[in-house]
Amino acid sequence: MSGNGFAAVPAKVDVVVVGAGFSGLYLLHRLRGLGFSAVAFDEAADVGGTWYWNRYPGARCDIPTTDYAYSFDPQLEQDWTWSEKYATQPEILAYLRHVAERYDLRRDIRFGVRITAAAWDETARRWRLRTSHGGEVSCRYYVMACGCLSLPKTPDIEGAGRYRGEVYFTAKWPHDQVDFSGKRVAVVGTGSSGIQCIPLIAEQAAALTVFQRTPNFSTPAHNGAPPPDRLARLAADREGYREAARWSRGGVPVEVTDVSGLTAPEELRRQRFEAAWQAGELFAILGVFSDQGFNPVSNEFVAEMIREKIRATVRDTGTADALCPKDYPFGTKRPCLDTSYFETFNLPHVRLVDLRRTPIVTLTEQGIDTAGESLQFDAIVFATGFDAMTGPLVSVDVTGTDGVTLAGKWERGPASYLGLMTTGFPNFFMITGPQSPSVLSNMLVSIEQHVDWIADCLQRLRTEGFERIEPTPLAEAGWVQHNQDCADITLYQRANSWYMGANVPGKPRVFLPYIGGVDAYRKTCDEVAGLGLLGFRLDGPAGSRCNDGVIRRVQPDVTIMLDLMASLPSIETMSAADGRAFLDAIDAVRPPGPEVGEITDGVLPGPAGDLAYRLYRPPSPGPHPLITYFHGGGWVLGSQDSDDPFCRDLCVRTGAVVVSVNYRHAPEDRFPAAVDDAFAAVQWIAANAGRLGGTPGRLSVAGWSAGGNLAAVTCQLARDAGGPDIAGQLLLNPVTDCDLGRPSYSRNGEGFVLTTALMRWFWDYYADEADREAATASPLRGTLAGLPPAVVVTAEFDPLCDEGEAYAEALTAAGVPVRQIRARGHIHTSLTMVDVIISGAPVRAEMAEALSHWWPAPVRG
Ligand code: N01
Repeated sequence: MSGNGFAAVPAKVDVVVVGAGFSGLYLLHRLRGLGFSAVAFDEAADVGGTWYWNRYPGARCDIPTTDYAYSFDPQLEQDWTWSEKYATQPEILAYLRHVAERYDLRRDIRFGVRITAAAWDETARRWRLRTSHGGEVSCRYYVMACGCLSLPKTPDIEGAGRYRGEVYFTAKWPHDQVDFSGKRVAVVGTGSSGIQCIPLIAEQAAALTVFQRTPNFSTPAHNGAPPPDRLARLAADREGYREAARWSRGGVPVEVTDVSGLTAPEELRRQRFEAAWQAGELFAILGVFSDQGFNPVSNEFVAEMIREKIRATVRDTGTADALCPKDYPFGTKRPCLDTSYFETFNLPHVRLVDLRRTPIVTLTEQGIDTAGESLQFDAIVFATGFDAMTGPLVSVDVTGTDGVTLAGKWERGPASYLGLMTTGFPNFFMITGPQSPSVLSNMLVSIEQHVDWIADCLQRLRTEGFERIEPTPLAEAGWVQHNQDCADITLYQRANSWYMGANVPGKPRVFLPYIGGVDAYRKTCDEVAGLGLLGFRLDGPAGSRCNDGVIRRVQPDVTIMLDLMASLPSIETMSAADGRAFLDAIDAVRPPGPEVGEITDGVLPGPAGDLAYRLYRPPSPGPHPLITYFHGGGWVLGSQDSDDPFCRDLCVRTGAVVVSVNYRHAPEDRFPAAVDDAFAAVQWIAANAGRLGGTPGRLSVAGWSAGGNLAAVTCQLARDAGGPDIAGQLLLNPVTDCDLGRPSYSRNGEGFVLTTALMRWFWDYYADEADREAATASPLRGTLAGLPPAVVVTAEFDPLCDEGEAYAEALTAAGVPVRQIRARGHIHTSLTMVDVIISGAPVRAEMAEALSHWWPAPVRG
């Protein structure tokens, strides 16, 4: 089949491609179309990549064939008909052979050849590659299209190699028919491969024993004919369907829900789950609720409903229980689609060995010894997985600039720019590399996007006179950080999965794929290209060029929120009354925040009438430290309960009684009404601390935004008035000055919720021009010596960032102890959006930890 002997390897080409699977084939096709000379190498004897090697019984795709196919050529799509919703390995391999023939690709592929080493030659600006046949090839660009799951894990089981019976690996299945009839067979591993092959091996074997270390969530594939609804959509508008896939989260067009598992009624929850169960598609079961990927409670609903199904299917209760995953959230290990997997355990000759109870001790000559028994087998099948994503890349000896190897650089985890390239390795590209959506997506969509981006990039370099491209350290560090930020807001890091490298002993624990979504990723890559290849350094006969920078700096959940809010009207275009009504409507649908011990409403005497307050008490017996809190809202909007979720969170995290006090608002009551109310409230709360459940003498003040302004002002007034004693001040994104000309106003004054225009609207309602420079309006202009210690929180993308920083600096200069917390990637509203902006939680934790230094010892402990 290969027909291409080693002798035919050219000494010099534009591009070398490693791999002749889905990626390598399409890349060859694209490169040829652009007039680049290219050669691909593959260890296999034919095309197919993963589908060449994984020939085990039951091997199928688990993305519907309507979507698991190339989309680059409409004619190819029309000429190929899939026989099933999920095609078998032979059918997918036949498709890839068909593609290779149709585009005459084999002539540029060398089969049975492995690239063993690759070294960058800086002088020639070329890669020098060595092959397993001892030959050398020089290329300008070197592309690893070697797949994410192509390096099988070496068996990490004691006594491996001692066993004398038949041994099979799902990832390197023999080409000849394997017959298990009449045999005692063991399968080790219950990931996707194990779950696919176990029911079919059970059909043949005389006895089947399944060794399970971690139970897996699996749902029925409901295989059959290709889904008629998807076929109809394709027939009606093929390009529209493909475009929808390209701009979907996972690479398959699916309904995106806004139903939260947290708030949906039980009946709706079940309804949605059942619909997803019946659909038999991965992205359906992964998308039952909008929040199941990051909210543990929502996730647990899905997990438990799957467990219910397992218990209803498997008759033996002990076996059913062992098959139920319990110690990781659903979806955080790759979920599986199956055909009769759980039903197989009802067969009399099939048995599950739960390795959590009785671990494997060793392989023996005849079989497997566990902690509980000695078992004998005629054949053992290892479905034990892969050294995923990074394994295939670092298994080749790749040496970049300054003699650094890829394996060395990635010793503590991969670092890449867009999952496409890595600093120190010029002209070296990866298809579906780590830190790209890859394994979390429909691979076909991700492969085509990567191939197209790389092909377009190479063409552009040629056109613009460059021959060397390398990501900058700044751009790469930014992308690594963004990947981590994306992973941090999900539940994925809670599982010992191959996504985390946790399946390979000694491999660093790093979340490997990009989890921001296919759509967000495509947008990012397009933007990078549109910004003159932002973050790449280009060199060549045309000279050098580098537009350095970081492509994604805003926290990922903040970006999602900003996108959702983009269509909402701006408050500064409304009247104060309409602005208040608008905020009330938003507040009505927000998550409530955590439970506290008790919430009570009350009033306290203010200078012009009663002021309403809401008190949040921790569940533990008091007395507790006391915080007087002033809400945000530009002195115009809000009330004692408008920051309710944040106050609950503050109470829970600090263990303090939080008293959120309302104050008079502009334009009805302009400056200094709010200041007078705030100071009166602090005086009253200090005088009544014991009655409120507070520890006398441990009163702090806190506030967000305009409330931060009032907290800061109150501290100055208390100092000047000789009391009350204030233990500390928490200023969250405070307004400290009336000057709207600071650079953060120009950097962040548009597009991040709080705009320069809105700040102007607030100030105009609040205070006359002549009053604004008073220390009671602009505390930065006051005397700062002798103020209580402060925690000052600023957000990177807040117009108020600079004045917050300036206040922290001025306090420090005046000898006030200051703990400054800079919320990276956050905006003005990030930290108060509890359970919406998940990435705000660690900042609030840091804030609470900083506050605890003001408390008496018992709370701190
Ligand atoms: O590998 P896996 P896979 N002793 O790593 C167990 C894709 N894929 O080949 O979970 C005992 O998922 C291991 O246990 P644990 C898909 O993306 C797709 O099945 O580490 N057991 C686990 O149960 C998939 O996720 C399809 O505790 C040991 C199993 O072996 C990925 O490939 C089909 C062990 C390995 O599961 C990998 O799937 C197949 C040991 N020493 C694969 N070491 C489609 O349907 C490992 N295990 C398209």
